[in-house]
Amino acid sequence: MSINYPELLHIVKGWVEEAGETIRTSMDKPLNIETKSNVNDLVTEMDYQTEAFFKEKIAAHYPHHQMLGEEGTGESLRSTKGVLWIIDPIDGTTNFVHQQYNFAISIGIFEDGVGQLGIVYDVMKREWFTALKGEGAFQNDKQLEKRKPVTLEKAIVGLNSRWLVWEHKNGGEKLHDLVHKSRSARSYGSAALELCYVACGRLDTYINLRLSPWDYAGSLIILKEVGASATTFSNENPSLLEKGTFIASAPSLHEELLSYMPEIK
Ligand code: 2AM
Ligand code: CA
Ligand code: CA
Ligand code: CA
Repeated sequence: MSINYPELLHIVKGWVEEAGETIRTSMDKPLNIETKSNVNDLVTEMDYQTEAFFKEKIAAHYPHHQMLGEEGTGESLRSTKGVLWIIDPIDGTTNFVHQQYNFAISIGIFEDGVGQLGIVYDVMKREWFTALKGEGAFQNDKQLEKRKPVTLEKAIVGLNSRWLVWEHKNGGEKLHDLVHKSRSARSYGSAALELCYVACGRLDTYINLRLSPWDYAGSLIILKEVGASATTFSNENPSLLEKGTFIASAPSLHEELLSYMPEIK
C-alpha cells in the first residue's frame, strides 16, 4: 500500500510539536547529563526520552516501518529496504545543555533508500524546515526558493571550529585557506539546523568531517528540494547507515569546495 506522505507530514509534525513542547517545559528542571564517546560528547535523559517517544509512536502506528535513532534504536540495521525513519531526537545537545537554544528535532523518512519526507524543528525558536519529495521545501509556511549561485568570495561557511584545529593527515591547511577566501565563517552547533541554513541561504556551505545519518537525514531531503548539493568529500551520496564526511552547498560552489577538503585520518 502506498503511503500518503502529505498526510504523514501532518501527523509527524504533530508528534514533533508534542515532543518539542515536552522539551521546552523540561528546561527549568535539573537535567541528568552523561558523556558518550568522550568528555565533550553529551547525552541527557531528554535525548533518550524523546527518541523513545518517537519509537513508541512509530511502533504503534506504523509497525512495519524501521527506525534508526542516535540513542540506540535500530543499531543493528544493515539495510535501507522498506520504510526507514532516521531520527535525531535532539541535534545540538551541547547547545541544549549549555545554552538552552539552537537545537533541533530531526526526522528523515526514506522508502527503499529514497528520501520522501524531511522535518527539522528548531525547538526554542519554533522554526520548521520541512520537505516532501518533489513538492519543494518550506521554512514555516514559506516555500524556499531554489539555491541561487554564489561565489566563494561572498560565501558564508558553516564549520565547527574543532575541524579547523584538527590534525589532518593531509590538507588541514586547505580548510584555513577556504575560511580566508570566504566572506566569513559561522558555527551554530547543530548540524541539522546548519544544513537547513544552507537550504534557506543563511549559510552557503556546511562542512563536517564526521557526521552520522541522523545528523543529516532530515536536512538531506530539504536540501535536495532546493537544488543544493550534499555529498561526502569524495562527491558520493551520503550513506544512510554509516557515518562519514559531509559537505552541503549551493550547487555553484560544490566542485570548487571539494578541492579544499582535507584527507581524513
Ligand atoms: P548531536 O548534538 O546530536 O550529538 C555539533 O557541532 C554537531 O555535530 C551537532 O549536530 C552534533 O549532534 C554533531 N555531532 C556528531 N558527532 C558528534 C560527537 N561525537 N560529539 C559531539 N557532537 C557530534
Ligand atoms: Ca550526540
Ligand atoms: Ca546530531
Ligand atoms: Ca543527537
